[in-house]
Amino acid sequence: MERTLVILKPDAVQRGLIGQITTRLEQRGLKLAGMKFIQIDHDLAAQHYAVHKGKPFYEGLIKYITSSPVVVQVWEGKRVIETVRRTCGATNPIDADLGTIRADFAVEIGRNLIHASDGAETAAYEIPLYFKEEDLVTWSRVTDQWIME
Ligand code: IDP
Ligand code: MG
Repeated sequence: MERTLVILKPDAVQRGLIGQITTRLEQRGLKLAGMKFIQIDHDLAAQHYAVHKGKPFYEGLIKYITSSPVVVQVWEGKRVIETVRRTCGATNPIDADLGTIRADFAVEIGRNLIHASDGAETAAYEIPLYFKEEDLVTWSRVTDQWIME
């Protein structure tokens, strides 16, 4: 089983898209393991985006992610990291395939609505920034057998 971190970024919250974006992940059949509504401070943003420090968009990115509350989620399942990334679409919404969250709801790379861990190592780094192990719930869902073999 894999876990991945998702952030519904400030634009998603301000635009009232928490429900619609979460629905995309739920209707795919993915299973939620944790969720909270928080304001990311500068320190947490710097930890989360440490890999991008020094890039031209870094300062703007930190300002964006700290500008308003966000919803942080953990989703759990087989190959969930790749499944969520593909459901989000390419980083730049212009390049994202139609039917993905970024293509269907966004137009600019700097306002692309959603973050998702890009690999197992990244997920292992990102999830503990937001959730303690005991905050995450592993549960059995009545529909599991109709979603997964
Ligand atoms: P990802 O979110 O698809 O993993 P990354 O390359 O990790 O994309 O970049 C992190 C975030 O930084 C993006 O989601 C986007 O919000 C922002 N970003 C990336 N490149 C640019 C850019 O060229 N201009 C503005 N913002 C950018
Ligand atoms: Mg990334």
